[in-house]
Amino acid sequence: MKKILVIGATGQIGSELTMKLRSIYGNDAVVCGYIKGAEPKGVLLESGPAAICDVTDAACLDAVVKKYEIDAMFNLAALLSVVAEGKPQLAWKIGVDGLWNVLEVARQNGCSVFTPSSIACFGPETPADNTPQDTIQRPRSIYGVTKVTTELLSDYYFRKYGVDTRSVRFPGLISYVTPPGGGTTDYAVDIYYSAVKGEKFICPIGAGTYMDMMYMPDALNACVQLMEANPDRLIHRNSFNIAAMSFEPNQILAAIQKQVPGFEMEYQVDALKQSIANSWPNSLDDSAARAEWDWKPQFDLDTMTTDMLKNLRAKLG
Ligand code: AKB
Repeated sequence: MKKILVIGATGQIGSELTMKLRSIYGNDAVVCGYIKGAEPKGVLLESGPAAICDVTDAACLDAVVKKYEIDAMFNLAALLSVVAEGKPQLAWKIGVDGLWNVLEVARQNGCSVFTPSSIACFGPETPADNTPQDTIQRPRSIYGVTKVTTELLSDYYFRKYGVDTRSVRFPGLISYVTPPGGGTTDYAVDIYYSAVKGEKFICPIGAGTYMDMMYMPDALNACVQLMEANPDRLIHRNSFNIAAMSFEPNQILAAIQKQVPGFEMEYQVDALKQSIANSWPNSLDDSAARAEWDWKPQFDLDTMTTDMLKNLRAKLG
C-alpha cells in the first residue's frame, strides 16, 4: 500500500485507523474520506489530506481515487446493527450498493480493497461456540445480511476481475477514542465510561450473553497485517474470523470491579439488542487467520481494562 483512502474515516474505526496508517505510510499518503455532517476535526484534519467521499456517489469516489492516485481503500462505510434495524433500506444502500461502487472504482483504478465484515454475518443456525471459519451463515439482522453480501461480492470481484479484496469479521470493538454509533456490542464500551464517571451502569444486554470482543489496537493491527499479507498464503479472503476475547456482562463488570471497587451494574435488557445478540456466536475460531497471515491479538480482558480505565480517566479528567 502506497496511497491509501480511508472511507468513513471519522467513525469509530476510521478515526484511529487513519492515524495509524499515517504513522506507518506517511501523513500525505493517507486520505481521510468523510461525508457531509461527519467532517474531520483536530489532528485527523490537520495531519493529512481529507476529501468528501460518499460510497453512494461513484463519480465522487472515482474522482478522489484519481486525484490522490489511490492504490488501497479501506471501506468502513456502514450502519451498525441496531441503527440498521431502524433503517434497513439505507443499511443496504450504504453497505451493499456502496460496496458495489467501491469495487467498481477499485477495478477501474487498480486498487486493493478492505471491507470489514462482522460476527453479525452469522445467525442462530451457526455453531455458537468456537464458530468455524467456513460454516452456515444465515443472519437474522439486516446488518448481518449486508455483511454476508459484502463477503460474497468481495470474493466475486476477486475471482472474476482479480481485484485484491480482503476482510476480517470484526467482533465488538472497544476503544476510548471515538465512541461506536448504534451497535449491539456498544455496552462493552459504555460500561467503562460509567465506571470512570462514578455512575452505576445500566446494562442493556442480559447476563450470560457471550459475544466476541476486541480492543481497538488489535483491530487496527489486523487491518494492516492482513492488507500487507503475502497473497500466496491466503486461502481465504472475504472474510477471516478473528478473535481476542469472549465475555458476558458479569465478566466485564468483575474485571472493572478489580480496579474500581464498588462499581455497580443493573440489568435493564433492551429487547432489540438482546434478540440481535442472541443470534450471534459466543466465540469464533480464528485458526485460519493465525495460519494464513499470523494473526495474534495482544490484549485480553484484564489488560484491555487497565488500558481503557487509564486512558478514559485522562480523557474525562
Ligand atoms: C455491532 O454491534 O453492530 C458491531 C458489530 C459487532 O459489528 N459492533
